[in-house]
Amino acid sequence: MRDESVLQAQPCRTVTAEEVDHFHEFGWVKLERFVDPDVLRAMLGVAREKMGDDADSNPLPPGLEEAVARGQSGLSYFNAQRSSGLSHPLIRSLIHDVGKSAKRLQRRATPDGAELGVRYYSDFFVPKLPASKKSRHGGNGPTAFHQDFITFAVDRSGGMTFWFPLEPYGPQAGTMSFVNGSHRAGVLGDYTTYGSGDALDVFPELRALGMSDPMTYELGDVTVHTHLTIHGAGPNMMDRPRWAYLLVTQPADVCWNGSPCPNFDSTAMKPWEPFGDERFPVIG
Ligand SMILES: O=C(O)CCC(=O)C(=O)O
Repeated sequence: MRDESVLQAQPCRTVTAEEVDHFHEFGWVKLERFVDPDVLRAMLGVAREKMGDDADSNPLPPGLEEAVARGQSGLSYFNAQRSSGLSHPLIRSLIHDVGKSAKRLQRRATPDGAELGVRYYSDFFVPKLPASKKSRHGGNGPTAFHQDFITFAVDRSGGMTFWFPLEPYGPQAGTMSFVNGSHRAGVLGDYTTYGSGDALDVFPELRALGMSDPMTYELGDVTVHTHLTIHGAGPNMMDRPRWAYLLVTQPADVCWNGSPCPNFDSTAMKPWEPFGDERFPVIG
């Protein structure tokens, strides 16, 4: 593996015009050979250091610790661990390089006709743990079909998630499928409101839209989906973690909508206030 200082120079390429068109037509896009594989190998090392080789050895977050003591478990989708990428030199350079592509994908203009910038919102390691094993954090089930938008407590759409597998994976690992064109269906609620079903049960008209196959990724491939796009994944049927990293961006002019959100500390913020540059820098 090459030295990290070399990798920082250009961790990923920029999206093409065809990829931008696909993203707007379907609400998601697969970017093949987008990231330098050595960057992903280095990030897998960082993730393993934080979470252990089993991806389940990181400390339990406070609320979850109490829930586990009561016999409950965490979210089934994955074991989410903040990656604090902005404070890691290699991941920070990747975040800023991704910002250039996010700006093209976002395709929004400022009032004076320039391209609107993109703001960092959050980044996490999101290993899906093997379905066949017990886990401390939960995170070893399927990802129910859902939409991200309302969960992020922002006042406008335009946000997107870059999803980076840290190893080559196919459907057996529990990779995502996307409901084509569902980003045009409006705001479809929070994932916690669907009872024992999912977005496809509560909004059955979504079933008339086509769905992508579960993704297959070579090392370096990523997917991007809008926060209005319905997506979900099967369980991880491998006997080891499905390691992934996700980076969430928002339009530069986004404001907090005032609702509680586990993704950021809003104690010093006012509803409808823009997200501050210090914690949420403009990256593209
Ligand atoms: O990693 C997964 O299985 C789901 C990811 C997801 O829901 C998202 O990136 O919005």
